[in-house]
Order: sequence, then structure tokens, then C-alpha cells
Amino acid sequence: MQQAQWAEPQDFDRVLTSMCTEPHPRAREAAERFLATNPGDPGTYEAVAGLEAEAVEKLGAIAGLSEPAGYVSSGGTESNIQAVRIARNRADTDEPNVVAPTSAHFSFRKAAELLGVELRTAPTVDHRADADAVAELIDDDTVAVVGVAGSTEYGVVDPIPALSELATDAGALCHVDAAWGGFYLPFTDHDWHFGHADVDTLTIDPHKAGRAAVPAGGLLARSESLFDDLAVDTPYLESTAQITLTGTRSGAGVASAVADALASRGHDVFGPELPLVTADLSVPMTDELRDRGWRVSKTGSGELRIVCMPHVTRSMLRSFVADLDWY
Ligand code: 0PR
Repeated sequence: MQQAQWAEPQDFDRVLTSMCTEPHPRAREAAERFLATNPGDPGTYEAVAGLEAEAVEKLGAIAGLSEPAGYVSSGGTESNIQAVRIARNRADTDEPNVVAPTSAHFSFRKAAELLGVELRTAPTVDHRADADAVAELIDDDTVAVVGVAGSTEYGVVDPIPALSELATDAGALCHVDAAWGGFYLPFTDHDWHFGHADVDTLTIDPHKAGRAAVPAGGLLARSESLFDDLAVDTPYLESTAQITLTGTRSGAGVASAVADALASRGHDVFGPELPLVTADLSVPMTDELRDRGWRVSKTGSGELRIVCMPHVTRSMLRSFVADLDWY
């Protein structure tokens, strides 16, 4: 009996810090139906290959590209690695570097190590990339400039047009990491995508706010020719067909609600710019929340971090705030 209980999957009732969420019911159904297909072998699995093309087209529509190139990857890590790889392979230098803000996801550190590329990180201002600081790190060997549209820790958007200009001036590619933010940003007035700036590649993950089943990441490129610079076929996953781009709802309202609740209790709140809130809760208080079953985590600087994915409901946040009040 004990064993069976342990085998139950995690439910989302108290998960406040994850960028994964309950898959959309249609996504779950599609995932089950296409479980044993392989879009990496489109000759054999034509149906799922067709679905992948459709998924890329839909991601392109979200990201301002009418004729997108791209594929469905295993997640943001793979997409970011592939973007750095495209930039490295097309550049003519033996000592390539990539310039990113310190807020960039740690997947860029993996990319740098795997690909033999130097990762230069520029300090941020208010958790956003600072174009001047980025400019200082760019040189003749810079192959890509990275901007984050919806950062992992603070949910903020970098000045993408300014970063893309720096990339263009340097003859480098501009990569935007909208792995998490990409499904929220269309409901904001941020400049973040191919239609707003000279962006070359972009990460946008259906398995985060797109409510697809894991694993389903997205990598888009302005033109198919950018993929020519990849020397071998990309490892497409059977889960390509698990993507159904339906029913994403913005969590901005609930994020605002929780920010208000925390601020009115005297906590210093940062955000929300997108549905992600951080607040300066004490360590004992955060520990107490964890003891009470809340899955919460802290930023590198120790703030409580709440990610308002679609499973995070108002009633869940009300009960969370009630626990805050108890403390
Ligand atoms: N880029 C950004 C902006 C991200 O936030 C993440 C992951 C990635 C890339 C990498 O994506 P994959 O994890 O799909 O490769 N962000 C989450 C994070 O690091 C990943 C995550 C998701 C962690 C759910 C925990 C969790 O429960 O927080």
C-alpha cells in the first residue's frame, strides 16, 4: 500500500514555484495517442511529422514569424544549446564567445561548456539586461547576443530591440530565450519577438506555459538556412505530437492578486511583469510554508519566488495567503 502511494504522481495543489503545470486535457490525450511515434523519422511517421510542422507554424504565429523554421525539442535547454550551436557553427572564429545577461538560464552554461564557447555574462539593472553592460563585453569573436524574455527568477523582459541592434552591429546572431515567457508575452505590450526586432532564433516552450506534456520545447529561427549550420540531424522526440496549442490562459491576474496580498502585509515585492512574483520573506517563514506543504523556492538572493502557472488558482493563493497570516 505504502509503495502504491509513493508511486502517485505529484499533484499541483501546493506547487507555487514550478514552470511546469497540469497539461491541457487535449494535450494529455494527444500525448497518449502519439506515445510511440517518432517525428525524427518523418518518412515512417508521417502523421506526427505533419503535426510537428503545424506546431512550428503555431509557435511562429505567436512569435511574429509568418514562415517560421524550427522544430519541437526536448525543452528550453536543448533549444538554447542548439541556438548557441547555430551561432558558433556559422561564425568564422576559433575563440567564439556568447554574451548574455547574468539572469540568463543556466542552460547557457551547459551550452558553453558543451560547445567550447566562452559565456560572458553582463550585470543586470533591476534584474533586466543592461545594453551598455552587454555592449562592453562584445568583441570580434562574439557569435551571439542573448536576451531573455521572461526571466526564470524574476519574470522580467530584457530590452530585446537594443540587444538585437548590438548583435547586428557585431555581426553576431541575436537569440531570445522566451522559453517560459513566450506564451504570456502576446498579452502584454513588450517588444520581444521576430516582429519587434532583428531576432534570429528564439526559444519558446510548449511544456511550460503552453500546457503541453513534457517534453516539448520549441526552437524557432527566422530562416531555414540558419539550421543548415547544424552539421547533423536534430534529435526530434516522440513527444512532438504531444503538443496541442490550446487554451493557455494568462496568470497575470492571479499574479497581481498575490503581489497585492504580499505587499499589503509589508513585504517588499518585485514584479509582476509576467506571472512571476518574488517577495522578501524571512527564511523561517519560508521554511514554515514548506513545512505546511507549500512547494516554494527562493531566488539566488533569498527572496520567496512564486510562479503563477495555470494550475495556480485564486483559491490556492487565498489559502497560501491565509498560511502567511497564520505565521
Ligand atoms: N530558459 C528559461 C528562461 C527557463 O526558465 C528554463 C527552465 C529553461 C530555459 C530551460 O528549460 P528546460 O528545463 O525545459 O530545459 N526553467 C525552469 C527553472 O529552471 C525549469 C523548471 C521547470 C524547474 C519546472 C523546476 C520545475 O519544477 O526553474
